[in-house]
Amino acid sequence: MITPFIEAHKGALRQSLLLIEAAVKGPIGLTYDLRALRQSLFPDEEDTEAAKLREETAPGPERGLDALAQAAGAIRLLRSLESLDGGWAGRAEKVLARASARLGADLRRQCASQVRGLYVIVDPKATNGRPILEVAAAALRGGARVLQLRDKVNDKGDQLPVARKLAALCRQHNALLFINDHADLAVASGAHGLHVGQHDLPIAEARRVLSPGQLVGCSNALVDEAVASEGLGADYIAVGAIYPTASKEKTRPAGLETLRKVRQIVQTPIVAIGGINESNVEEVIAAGADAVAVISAVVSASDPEASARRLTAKIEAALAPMSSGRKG
Ligand code: TZP
Ligand code: MG
Repeated sequence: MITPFIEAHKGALRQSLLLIEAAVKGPIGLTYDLRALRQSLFPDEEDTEAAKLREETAPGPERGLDALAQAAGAIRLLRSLESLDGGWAGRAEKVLARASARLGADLRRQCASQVRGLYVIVDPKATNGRPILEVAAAALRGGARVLQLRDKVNDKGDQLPVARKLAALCRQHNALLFINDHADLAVASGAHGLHVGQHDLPIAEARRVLSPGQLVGCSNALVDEAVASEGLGADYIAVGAIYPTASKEKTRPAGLETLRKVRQIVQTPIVAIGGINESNVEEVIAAGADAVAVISAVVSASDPEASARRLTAKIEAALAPMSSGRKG
């Protein structure tokens, strides 16, 4: 029997499938399979509806991924009510997994192009006792485009509420949030991505934990490491320590020359890190960084907002003349 309840969920599934079709920009085989999937469930449908939706609302990858989650939920529910053919559901799972990979890659590319400018690492050990959220908000007001939560002291359960608040704060400022080390925290907090070092979870393993649209940034001290990280699919390449730093124990020196060499080889956005401040930031950008990551220069400053603002102004001015020659 078809109840209004089932009808409503079928209607919602149809809407989600249309949205996914509108958000997926290719390849043509996937576009075709998505349309065939929908039409096999709703046979007498207008063929032009997804195209119209694409034109009118232009759903981006984030909206497409939301629609994918909704479609998966509706499929699960309808299957449990025995109101969806098992063969269709099996086909849907495969086609929607391809759509998810495609939309995830689109979203990551879109976010990676925003890894540019001032990147502030909020580390509770460096705030001089001030609350992380207060310092983070100041950094964002001062122009930080990316934040990273790097907490080596608190348990994950205590980090989670902070990470969630940081994610919301970053979204309000149209900035990105990365979580250091913990893929599970990145997922649970809805951060934009994860940052890993050479001895953390490998990029491929991290991706198995993360949502398809979440980015992975990776630390490197050597040119070969940076090239390997790009090959493994890192969404940005961090290079450092550029200068000596007191904020991290056991750093390996990378220096400006390594940064210049990495710039010549990799196409992925580059984040320079280690001992960077207002006195040296311009030469770091000149050596090829797209973004500059700092801890002490902002997080330990007496006025984090003012420090972030001055650094941002210097970075933007130094980036402006070179933006034409660089890929985003
Ligand atoms: N990784 C390499 S250097 C560094 C990290 C986390 C510390 C950067 O801190 P600061 O205070 O900006 O030198
Ligand atoms: Mg680490």
